[in-house]
Amino acid sequence: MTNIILFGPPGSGKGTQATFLKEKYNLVHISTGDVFRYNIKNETDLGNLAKSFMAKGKLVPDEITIDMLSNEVDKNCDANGFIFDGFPRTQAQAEALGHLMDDKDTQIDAMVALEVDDEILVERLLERGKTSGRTDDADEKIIRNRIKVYYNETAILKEYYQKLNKFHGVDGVGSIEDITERLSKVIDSL
Ligand code: B4P
Repeated sequence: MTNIILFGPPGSGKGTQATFLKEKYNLVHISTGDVFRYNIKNETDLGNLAKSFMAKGKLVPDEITIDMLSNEVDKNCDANGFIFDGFPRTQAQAEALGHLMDDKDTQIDAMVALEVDDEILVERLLERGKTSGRTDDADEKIIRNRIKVYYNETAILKEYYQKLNKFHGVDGVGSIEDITERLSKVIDSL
């Protein structure tokens, strides 16, 4: 089993790259953002809980997010491995993921981080906001808040996985194909 965390700030291309990598390596892609958006669209209890946090560019509380992730992993118990996209985003989520992997007799093999300058992130997300209908992409203030939340709450996870010798940084600027190549080199080396 191969389990990869695709990491990086909002707009760094996690979702974009996960789409290619899941095909190439036959992995199940779990995007916490996509699962929340699906639930919001379908007005489920989970969607109603997540909605107000996401609209402001805040993180959805850990308890809700960890429960949801755990359910998604359980739904795919015969998977060849996972790409976690957008999870973990806090220390508590990283620890919960470790326990979940232990319970399944497997482990996280690598955290691969897409590195992109903040101004490029803002540009990309504003561009996507023109057509995506995502409220969190529509407003520069909300986008900058998401980036701030990333630095305040999420970026620290780099050290967490560095200590476990599982962290790999990859330049996230360039063509989508080139970035897929860079990520593939890391995964192939595992
Ligand atoms: P996510 O859905 O994870 O969204 P993201 O950070 O915006 O996206 P990503 O990095 O995947 O960027 P993408 O490929 O789409 O999170 C949204 C919200 O959900 C969070 O703010 C939070 O509220 C909540 N949430 C999710 N997970 C959570 C958790 N674990 N805990 C708590 N809350 C959680 O790319 C962005 C744009 O860039 C696209 O338009 C793309 O086309 C473009 N792009 C990609 N690669 C490019 C390249 N190489 N060159 C040019 N453009 C590129």
